[in-house]
Amino acid sequence: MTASSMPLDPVRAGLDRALHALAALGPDLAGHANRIGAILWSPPRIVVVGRLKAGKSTLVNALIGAKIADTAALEATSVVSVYQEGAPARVEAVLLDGTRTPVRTDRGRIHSLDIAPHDIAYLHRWLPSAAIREYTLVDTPGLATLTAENEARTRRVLIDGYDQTRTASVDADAAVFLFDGAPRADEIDFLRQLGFTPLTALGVLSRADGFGEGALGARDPLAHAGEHAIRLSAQLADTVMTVVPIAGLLAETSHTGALTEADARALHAMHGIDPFDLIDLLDSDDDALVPPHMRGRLVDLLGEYGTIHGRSIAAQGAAVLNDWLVTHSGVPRLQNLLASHLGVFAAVKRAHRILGELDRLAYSRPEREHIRDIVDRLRSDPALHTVVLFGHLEAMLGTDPASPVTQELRRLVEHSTPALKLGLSPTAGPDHVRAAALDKLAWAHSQALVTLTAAEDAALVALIHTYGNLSR
Ligand SMILES: Nc1nc2c(ncn2[C@@H]2O[C@H](COP(=O)(O)OP(=O)(O)O)[C@@H](O)[C@H]2O)c(=O)[nH]1
Ligand SMILES: [Mg+2]
Repeated sequence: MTASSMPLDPVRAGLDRALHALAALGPDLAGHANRIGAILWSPPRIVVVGRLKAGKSTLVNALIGAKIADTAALEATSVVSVYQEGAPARVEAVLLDGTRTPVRTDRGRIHSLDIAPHDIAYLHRWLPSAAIREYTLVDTPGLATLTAENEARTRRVLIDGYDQTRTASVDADAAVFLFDGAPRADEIDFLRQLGFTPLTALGVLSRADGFGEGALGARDPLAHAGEHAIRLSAQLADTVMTVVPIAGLLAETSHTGALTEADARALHAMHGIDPFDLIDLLDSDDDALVPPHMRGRLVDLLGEYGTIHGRSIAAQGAAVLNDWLVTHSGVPRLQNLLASHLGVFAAVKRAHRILGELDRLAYSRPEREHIRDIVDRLRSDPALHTVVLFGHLEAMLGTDPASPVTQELRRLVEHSTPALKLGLSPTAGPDHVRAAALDKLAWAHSQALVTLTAAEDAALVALIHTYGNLSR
């Protein structure tokens, strides 16, 4: 299941019909319908956030399958970059006022930017890469970076830009949040400010190949990182859907086709050496076994862990070594989560944002009666039910995450079958489902008498509607 194939198509169709109805109300509103339609029909945007040097650009390269992030001119590494599928490969700078200007590239690389980074909201890059067909990736310069300026640039385009100049905002729909130890409180706050919830944020324990005591430690760093990720997953359950350990460098090398047979041969040539002696050798100018420049290349491609542990497998050649890198990077699991969970909820969030855009028009435009009609019809369309519930869930996660109403909403949004939506076993029969729905309905009615917030009030109305449907 991919973000655009399930279960969004009826949602998109419903939204598309609403936009056509909007466009029919006059030329001005046709312009708005076109603008909103562009959001609807472009892939959801997943932003990669985290501290400087957390491994963001390395992971973006691995996911795109090309070493393109961060290989550009130095200035380009300090601005937000949006990587979207499209041909031909090209780059535009989006300025703070929303205007766009082409950026010259040489075989995909930006040699120098004619524009000062502080005038750029973000760089919009198109690449003919099927790897980013289902979602657009956004690389950020990072938080709490060495320069406060980088942080300001990241915030500006992700948060501030949203209210001030909407055109200069990247409007991210989901986030991949990288940290290489435990995330700091300010980083978690930032994620919340961006409006991401555990449905739309995924944690990555990055640089897993160097975790704990590293490649020479008593414990295998990947296994150690795996255990730590499970603990972090539980601790951060209010922030991210889960935490996956990732060795982005291993994935970057194996996904971009950087590894050659000569690399595998050179790596294998060092297979008899004790790991501690090997690390000393890697740092020396000694011409033993493998020339120093080749050893340097291997460490750049594989890191210390990959160099130490890839040596025996390298005997079987570059292709087998490449597969070993892919598996040990942890990226296949991440890609799976992106396609099956994060991508799906990113698309739901995007659909909800479009409802918000229509609401705004219904407030601000003279045709408000007609627009209200269109939005009301859309909200009661069964195809958009999950999108509506998602909106209530986001509001509740913001005001009262511990409320039982929040838990109910989460289960309803996350699951696709009536039995699972009601917290029953997947094999529960129709009578069982109906009885459970009636119980929940009675519960929701009783809760509705004692609500604490407007968000809870509204959410309970939606819950009562949902359980009513499930009980029939
Ligand atoms: N060993 C190892 N090094 C990594 C990994 N990911 C990134 N790095 C290195 O860490 C440095 C910073 O990575 P980068 O992706 O530029 O970080 P960013 O600032 O978050 O974009 C680079 O030298 C990378 O080669 C990893 O998984 N393992
Ligand atoms: Mg970077």
